[in-house]
Amino acid sequence: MKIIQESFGQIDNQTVFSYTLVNDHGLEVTAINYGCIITKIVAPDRNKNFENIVLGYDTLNEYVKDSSYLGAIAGRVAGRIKDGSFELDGTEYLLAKNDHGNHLHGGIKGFNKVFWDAEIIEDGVRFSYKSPDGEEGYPGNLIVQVTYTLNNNNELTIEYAAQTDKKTLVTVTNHSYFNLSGNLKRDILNHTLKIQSDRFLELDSEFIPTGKSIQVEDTPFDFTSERAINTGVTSTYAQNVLVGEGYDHPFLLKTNKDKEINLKDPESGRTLTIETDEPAVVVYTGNSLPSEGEFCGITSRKYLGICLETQGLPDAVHHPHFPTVILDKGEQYSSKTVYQFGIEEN
Ligand code: G6D
Repeated sequence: MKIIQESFGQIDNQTVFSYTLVNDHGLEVTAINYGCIITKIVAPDRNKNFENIVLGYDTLNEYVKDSSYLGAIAGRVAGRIKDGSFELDGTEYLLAKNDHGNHLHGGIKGFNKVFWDAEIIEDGVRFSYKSPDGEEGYPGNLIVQVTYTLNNNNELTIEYAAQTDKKTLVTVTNHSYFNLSGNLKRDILNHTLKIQSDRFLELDSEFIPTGKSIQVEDTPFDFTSERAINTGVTSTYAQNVLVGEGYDHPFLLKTNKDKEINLKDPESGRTLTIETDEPAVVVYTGNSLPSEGEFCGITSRKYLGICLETQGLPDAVHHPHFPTVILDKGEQYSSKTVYQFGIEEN
């Protein structure tokens, strides 16, 4: 395993560093300590062409201006919180309202927009951040760690840990946009997806869970066997149309430990298998990607990448029947997701 640290630019005279992890097979993962952003993942196709398979920018300034959370850690709470407010033990907390009157992905200056301390460890890098009491409206001083490690089984493991000195909310995820075609040669509409999930959460017009879950059977959300992403984009099913033709939904994962999520690009042969201890994965097909701007020279457009955000359920604080995202003083928040990159021969 090689780990290469390089300067990636400066913000307010503070240097941002990139950390590139390279395993013995040439698989590369690069991340920076601004937002713990994964800027590049280089993986081979079935003809051994090593190409980038995530959306990213060439410069730090583009990440500072980014509003699509490219490659970043979303938090203190990933997903939306209705009306940007919640109550804990009789106290109401008002969060930044950065999404049509609701709170999204930790607010205006969420975890994606802060500097993290970085420490090179065996086979990876550990990022740490102290989120002060009241940051974006959240209670409690929260100490967060995000660890990226790579092994020779072509697995990128992301581990999250957090502790608080006062009851608060926390569920964080990585918001990488995958595109297995390689160097964004194609969009993701012909990628296939398989998810071990029988139910997904119904969203309202503000993309907030209504609290109801829907059986996937006989809908374009049935990924229990491989399905092309395009079927949800061309469908007239109300929940696909609602989110701008595609998917932007939490899928409830079964508790078993099968390889829960499988993404494939049949043309290149690249595969991505994801295992997680989280209760849900938000599948977002890049429906809101801007039509201006570039990702490493490729013009941005809808469906150029797919996010598979393993996390707690969005707006869980307002739905007591959802698994809780409340973290109390003395408790340990921990979560682990493993991304395995592979090739499917012809
Ligand atoms: C849009 O609704 C989507 C979110 O799910 C996504 O995370 C964000 O864009 C980047 O708001």
